[in-house]
Amino acid sequence: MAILNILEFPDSRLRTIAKPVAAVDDGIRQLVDDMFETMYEAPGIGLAATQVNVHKRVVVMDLSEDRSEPRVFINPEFEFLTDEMQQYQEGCLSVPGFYENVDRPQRIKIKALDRDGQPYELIAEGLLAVCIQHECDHLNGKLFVDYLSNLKRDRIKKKLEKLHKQNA
Ligand code: QAP
Ligand code: CO
Repeated sequence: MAILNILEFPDSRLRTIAKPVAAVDDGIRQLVDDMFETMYEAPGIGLAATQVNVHKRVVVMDLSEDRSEPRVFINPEFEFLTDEMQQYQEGCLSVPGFYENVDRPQRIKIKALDRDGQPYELIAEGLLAVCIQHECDHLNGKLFVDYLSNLKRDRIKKKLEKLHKQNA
């Protein structure tokens, strides 16, 4: 197991579109394990492979209080089940220290492969629906800050760039 480096906004590698996983093999399971270790250590509730500079369609998530409900989504696809939107204050391990409200569809159906490569389906609402949409956005090179005004996004970009310069 290994803790992986997390890319931070505005790193252009976060804009890469991830490729579908052709076969869920031991290499993918190693990636999944390393992503869990990285997410739990952060700590975070969701992590997409894009954020650790691996451009494959893999997401890990655990929304439980006691970190006992690991979820794996390989090649995830979803469809909206409603026009109703919900607002949630989102954060992101790639945008540390910033939280902003984002509107997203409230109810979705997800199809994905699990850790063994078995397909499954899930109907999600609430935080699970928010988190899956947020993580799938990463696989398409999209970040939650893209839903904010240019002014808000630019402010976050400048603050993070300043921090990155100080840490360099
Ligand atoms: C995505 O985000 C998410 O700023 C997962 O300093 C978040 O795990 C989806 C984190 C909220 C829906 C709602 C963020 C940790 C973790 C930070 C995360 C930070 C340290 C974010
Ligand atoms: Co994120």
